[in-house]
Amino acid sequence: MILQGVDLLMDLLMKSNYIVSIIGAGISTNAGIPDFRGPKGIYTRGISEKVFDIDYFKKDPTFFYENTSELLPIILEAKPTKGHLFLKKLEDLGKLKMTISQNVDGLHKKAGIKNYIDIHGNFDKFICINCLKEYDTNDSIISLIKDYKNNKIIPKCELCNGVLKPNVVFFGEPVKGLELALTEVQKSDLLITIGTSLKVYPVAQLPSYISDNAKLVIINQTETDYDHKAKLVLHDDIDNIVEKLKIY
Ligand code: CNA
Repeated sequence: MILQGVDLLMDLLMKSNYIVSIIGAGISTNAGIPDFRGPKGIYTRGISEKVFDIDYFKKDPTFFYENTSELLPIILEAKPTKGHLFLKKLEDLGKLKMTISQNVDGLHKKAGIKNYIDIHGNFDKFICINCLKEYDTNDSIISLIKDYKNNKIIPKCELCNGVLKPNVVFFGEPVKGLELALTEVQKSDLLITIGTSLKVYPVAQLPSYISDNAKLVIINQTETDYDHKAKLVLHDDIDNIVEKLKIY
């Protein structure tokens, strides 16, 4: 019998012992956080890519806070989706060895996933761009961000009055943990990408490093440039798939 769709996915999950996942913004859209390039994405709605550009942030940090003051509280208060819980279950079963996250929302951590790389950083901290003092994200930072539209005050460093930047990787900054991510991809016997357009480098290159015996599964609502290389491609909502698998 030739297996297809979720039946093939289940078969691949069962037969694999070193699964690595690469997750993107699409795994978190059901938590109310828009992605970049999906149909309701941040860029699709016309917000400029300059918002997350480090050179632009240094020139005009108000542009970042102006454009993200509504989004940041949503990210900070969101809850994990069925997609995240599915990965947690796979990790608990000893099958999922590493999650490589491009997301900055920390929902995989909130879901209880232990082995992950936040390759684009996260909102756990804010860092002064002048003296590099680090601040854990606390209520006063969050309320400044929430009130930005009214008060036009951005978070500043208590030591030097420098601008605070979230500890997320902006375009133009080096990513975190890439070497480990590459090693894990090379060790995997099954690489699953979930909710990522695979358009942002260097993560977009990682699927091309799987070993000859390993298999690639792509779960994404829209097409990716890697679809032709995958053993299985599911163009569907991750939560629909997880519900059919009944693993979450
Ligand atoms: P992207 O380029 O916006 O791609 C997301 C992909 O997910 C799209 O191709 C969608 O079709 C697909 N998608 C959307 N919803 C679902 C769903 N429910 N099920 C399955 N597929 C879905 O985002 P990438 O992650 O590929 O790009 C990397 C960027 C996005 C990183 O720099 C992130 O920091 C950045 N980002 C992160 C978040 C977050 O942390 N939640 C939100 C928005 C952007």
